[in-house]
Amino acid sequence: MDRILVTGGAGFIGSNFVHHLVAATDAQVTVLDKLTYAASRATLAGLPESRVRLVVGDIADAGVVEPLVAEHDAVVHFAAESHNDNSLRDPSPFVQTNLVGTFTLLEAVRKAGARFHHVSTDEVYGDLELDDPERFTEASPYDPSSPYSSTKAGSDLLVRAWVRSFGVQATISNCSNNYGPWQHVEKFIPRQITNVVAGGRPKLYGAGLNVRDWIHTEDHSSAVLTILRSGKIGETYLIGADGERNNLEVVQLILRHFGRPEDDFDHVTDRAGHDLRYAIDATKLRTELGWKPVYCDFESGLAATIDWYVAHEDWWRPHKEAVEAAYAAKGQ
Ligand code: NAD
Ligand code: TDX
Repeated sequence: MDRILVTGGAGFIGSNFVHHLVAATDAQVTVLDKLTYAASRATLAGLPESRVRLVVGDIADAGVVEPLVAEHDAVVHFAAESHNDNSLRDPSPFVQTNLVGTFTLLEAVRKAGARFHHVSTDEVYGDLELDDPERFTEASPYDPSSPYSSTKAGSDLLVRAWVRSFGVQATISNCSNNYGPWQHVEKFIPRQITNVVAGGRPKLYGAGLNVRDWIHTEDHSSAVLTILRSGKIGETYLIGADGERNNLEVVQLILRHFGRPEDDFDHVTDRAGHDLRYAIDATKLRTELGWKPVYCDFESGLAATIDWYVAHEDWWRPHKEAVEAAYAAKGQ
């Protein structure tokens, strides 16, 4: 695979993957990104111009997508509307990008015969009870809760249908919650770190007992490249790194890092339909493809991420006020 098209490559996880690809392969990389509010050109700074180019465009625009896909051997599809809270405020762009956009890409890879990897989320499986001994596997039934996760679930099903009906050469991965540098301040971990840095308090939805299964974005990237290289066509792989923590524990780790009291946070209005717990069993990816995560210690990965946000205030500060105003309007 010499020429790889990465959709959403100017966002949080997509840009990390582009850096990973440049370091780990000799591929020529094209990023196709609409540069929505969630994107940042700064994430791609420092990459060699001879290896990486950015095309600004919409994945739902067949006029842009079809000629571009035809120039590439493989497409790795990260572009999405990605934030649950936004999908509760206005689901419309989620339907357009996550469903119509994925459909448009699938039609283009069908015509061009390109390899396709679809990046999805564990949220398609709904949620688990706190004391459920089972975790999500590739056999878990689809049961999404939010407009975001339902559009991601729908996009996964489109990919499966295009594999079976049209022989598209695709794989799917469903990953747990990512953390690391360049994540938008609307998301949980960056929001709480930047609240503290900005002199405010972390904001915990409800009682804070909801559990997320955290993985460093670098480990997500290595897993996606592993699947792109050696995944079996038509297969789904779950990606996770055994990082279950409840939200209260994460907030307390952040407060402790800054030397603040562990109760120095606010309980705010809970998210509507808030999923209780996500947990991934990544046995298939580990045993069949030999992948394993590198960032196995969440506490030290979180500490490094906190340091990164402290050092990159110029990057997140311009977005902070508008994000907090949108949350405040919802009592969050
Ligand atoms: P993000 O919101 O940080 O980035 C999304 C990127 O997609 C942005 O650069 C944006 O400009 C681009 N984009 C949005 N709509 C577009 C369109 N119509 N055309 C072209 N580009 C468009 O998201 P992220 O957190 O980096 O997530 C990337 C992918 O990984 C998504 O598919 C998401 O569902 C999936 N995922 C995310 C997580 C997580 O924890 N963040 C976990 C599992 C899976
Ligand atoms: O201020 C907050 N307070 C809070 O308690 C915010 C923003 C969130 N939360 C809670 C909600 C969740 O239980 O923290 C948890 C994580 O929230 P998000 O960062 O919004 O992530 P989540 O909804 O779990 O979804 C994320 O992981 C799966 C990504 O945003 C998705 O793109 C991915 O598919």
